[in-house]
Amino acid sequence: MPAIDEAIERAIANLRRRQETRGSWAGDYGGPMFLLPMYVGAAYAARRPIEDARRRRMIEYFTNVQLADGGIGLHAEAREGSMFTTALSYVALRLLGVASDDPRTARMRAWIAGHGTPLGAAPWGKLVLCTLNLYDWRGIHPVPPELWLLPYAAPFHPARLWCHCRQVYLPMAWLYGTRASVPADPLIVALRDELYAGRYDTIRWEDQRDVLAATDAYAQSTGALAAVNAAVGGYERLALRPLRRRALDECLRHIQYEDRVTQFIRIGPVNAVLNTMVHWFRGAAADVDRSFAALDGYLWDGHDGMKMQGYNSSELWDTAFALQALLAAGGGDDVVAQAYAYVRDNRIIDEVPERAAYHRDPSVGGWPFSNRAHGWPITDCTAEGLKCALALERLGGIPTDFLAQSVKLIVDWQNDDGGWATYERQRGGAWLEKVNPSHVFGDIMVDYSYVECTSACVQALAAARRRFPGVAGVDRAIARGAVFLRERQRPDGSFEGSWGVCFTYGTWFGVTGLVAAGAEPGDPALAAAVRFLLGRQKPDGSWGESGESCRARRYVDHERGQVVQTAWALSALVRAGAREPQAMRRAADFLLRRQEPDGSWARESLVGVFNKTCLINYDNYRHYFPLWALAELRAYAG
Ligand code: LAN
Repeated sequence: MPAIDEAIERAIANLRRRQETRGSWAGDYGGPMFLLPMYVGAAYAARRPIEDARRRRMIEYFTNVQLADGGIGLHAEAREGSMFTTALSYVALRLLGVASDDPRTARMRAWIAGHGTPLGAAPWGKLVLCTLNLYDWRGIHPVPPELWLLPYAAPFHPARLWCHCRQVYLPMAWLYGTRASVPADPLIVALRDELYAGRYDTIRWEDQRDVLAATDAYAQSTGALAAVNAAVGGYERLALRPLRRRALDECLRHIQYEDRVTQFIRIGPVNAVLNTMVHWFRGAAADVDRSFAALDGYLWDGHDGMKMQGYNSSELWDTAFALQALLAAGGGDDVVAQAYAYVRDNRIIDEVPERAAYHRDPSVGGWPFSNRAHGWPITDCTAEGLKCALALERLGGIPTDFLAQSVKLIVDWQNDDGGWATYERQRGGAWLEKVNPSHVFGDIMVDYSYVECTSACVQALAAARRRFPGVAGVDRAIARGAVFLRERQRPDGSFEGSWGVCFTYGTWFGVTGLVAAGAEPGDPALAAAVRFLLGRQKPDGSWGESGESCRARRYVDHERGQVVQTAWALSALVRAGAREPQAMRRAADFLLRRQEPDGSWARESLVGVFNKTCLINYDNYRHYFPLWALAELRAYAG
């Protein structure tokens, strides 16, 4: 098929052009709309004027994302505004210097007034507003720092929470416990009027704690959450000063530890901003400086303006996939060697200090999502890194010991249910989800087992088994992983994804994991997955699934075929050994038609997601997933 050969060559040339000298691919990792306003708020609080060029690009970003009705959605492609992000974006625009009578702020203000004012913002939004003195601390449910003084045996010890969740609530507890707020300067006073239509001084704050705009109510209130809130509310009235002091010190110790072991990058964007605020409010100037230097790494000047990204980058993840796509295509040896160097140089070789005291699992043998400086290892990033390391062992530089350590890390991370979670074994009970206080996000309380992470770990262990036969525990881990995947398959043959949109992404992983564990073409699970996919193929040969699927937890069609999802589906058909030459050919033709003359594919809808509600941009997916699928089809069809 000369057309496919040519498309593959051009796609490789495109990757070569875009590769950084360090071997990775950089790309826009924006999407969530609550991040940039938090950054702008922290810069304002800490009196760090944002330089003019940046300021203008940030304003442009909000302008580009604003919806026709004036609102700002939870993520850049949401069709409806949320109070959480609209209220924070309004504040950000004003702090960036946009006047209150500018048409953009005026429309936003009308939206805010029409949807119940920030009194209905999701709790994280209220908390950020509290630090800016635009909401009263009495108006939110307490975030008691004392939880950090509990023994780990307590079933609701914060260290049992998903690491992202606990690292967000940690600085929140400190800020709450100290009731940290900036002074009410004239701009803040003006903003109070603008946001609350002149009622600020008459608001009965205690009555606002449970007020929640319909736009922000994804995870509904439960009786259990009400009980927890009543308990912490009661506790707050008696909280003993010496105990509070000790608890705040304990929180600060954990905050400083996280700063130190991540070189101030922090695990994610939210604690990156909130830890910065903590240092500002406690008057630690040197830590504030280091914080802002690290925050620069989260900013990205993209096609639609300057934004704050969901992580300090997605470079390891992208590089591992691009590398595997190139290997499947059998070309671009120079590009492969460079990419391998990035994977090699960003494996985690140092253990974090005093890890038991800070509830950290081992890190050595792992790979991160972005880079070594960030340093938190992730199950599936480790799996993809290990697959690359094994495939290119001949290029050298990664000691055999490290590979063995990596295998052990993956085996040790397996959950009791046979699956793998994201960063750690699941530590807390799933019941904790009933007291998810965030409302805008789903499944944030504990680190559950996921189809994607499980598939990736099974794939890596299967590859490692060929290299190191007979390692204890590997066979059993793979078998248990396969059982988990089979249990997760839905009656319609699909697998639900959690970190990409959605059933298309999940099914690609589900199929791949089962095949790695030894499922043969014709296996009923594979046949069901193939039937599911064929049933969703569009007349033009493509697949297109809407981000709404993640929220609704059922397949929602996208009005237009999507290149990346078509690539996942095509690759899944090939890996499942489907005998569907026509469907595959039509999928390939779609990918060829959509390829640009320079070998790239154009930007389409966001296909990344987290916590059910928030889409996020994996901008490089369009450059390597179609290449990978075409290369696999070529090898399969012969
Ligand atoms: C990420 C980014 C990487 C991603 C993969 C490795 C791709 C995935 O397979 C497992 C989950 C993981 C690690 C992941 C989890 C959620 C994150 C950390 C993010 C999507 C990046 C941003 C997001 C984080 C939670 C955003 C801040 C919001 C909160 C609700 C805390």
